[in-house]
Amino acid sequence: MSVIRRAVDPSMRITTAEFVLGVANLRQLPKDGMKEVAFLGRSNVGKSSLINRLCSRKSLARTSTEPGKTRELNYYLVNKQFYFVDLPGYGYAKLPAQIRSSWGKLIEQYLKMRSQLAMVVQLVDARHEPTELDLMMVGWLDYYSIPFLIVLTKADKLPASKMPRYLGEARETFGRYAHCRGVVPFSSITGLGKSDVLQAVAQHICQDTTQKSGNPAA
Ligand SMILES: Nc1nc2c(ncn2[C@@H]2O[C@H](COP(=O)(O)OP(=O)(O)O)[C@@H](O)[C@H]2O)c(=O)[nH]1
Ligand SMILES: [Mg+2]
Repeated sequence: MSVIRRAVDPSMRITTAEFVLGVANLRQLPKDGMKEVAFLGRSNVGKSSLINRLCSRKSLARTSTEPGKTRELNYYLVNKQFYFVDLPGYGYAKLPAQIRSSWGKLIEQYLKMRSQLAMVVQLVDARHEPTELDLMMVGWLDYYSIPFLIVLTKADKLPASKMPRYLGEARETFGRYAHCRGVVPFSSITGLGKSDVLQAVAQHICQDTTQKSGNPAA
């Protein structure tokens, strides 16, 4: 098995993906310096399903009909080159306030300090207006200058006739943020949007590597 770091293929085909680590405490984060793409969104919005679809795997990331289950940052090594990080979902009202507040701290610390983070994929339910917490997360991402892609999940549940209007509204809402890199409708059932998400991932993994190697202080 080769351990040589290869350049990331800009056309991005995912050939291998494996779960490597669940992180409950930021001291446990990997120290190998590999780039990361993190997935952020409320519980049950479809983060695990998106990761599975991108990796063409049925059950790499555990999906659940029971919201609020994932409490850790789950690390998946992709193509032996970079990580997908499934962040714990937010907005699950039934959790005790103390857990919700420790969740907030963990995520904000991670977003703030993680220099390996090349981009965030922020998931929002295609059928609904973004929640207050969705907008707060996007506010953090923008504040910390983290490029993000908005993915509108469960687009298959939206009547096709409504898609142009919903997409237009989302582009207006999120396009205002300096670090928003686009809005993509997505379905983990039909695969709609998969190639767009992969293309954005490839661009940011490559771009970030080039920038950082040209600027060691970054
Ligand atoms: N129809 C439809 N259902 C989806 C889609 N993505 C996720 N789901 C369902 O939504 C529920 C939550 O998905 P999951 O990926 O576990 O969400 P997570 O909590 O954000 O990781 C599961 O029952 C999924 O089958 C999608 O694109 N279309
Ligand atoms: Mg999940």
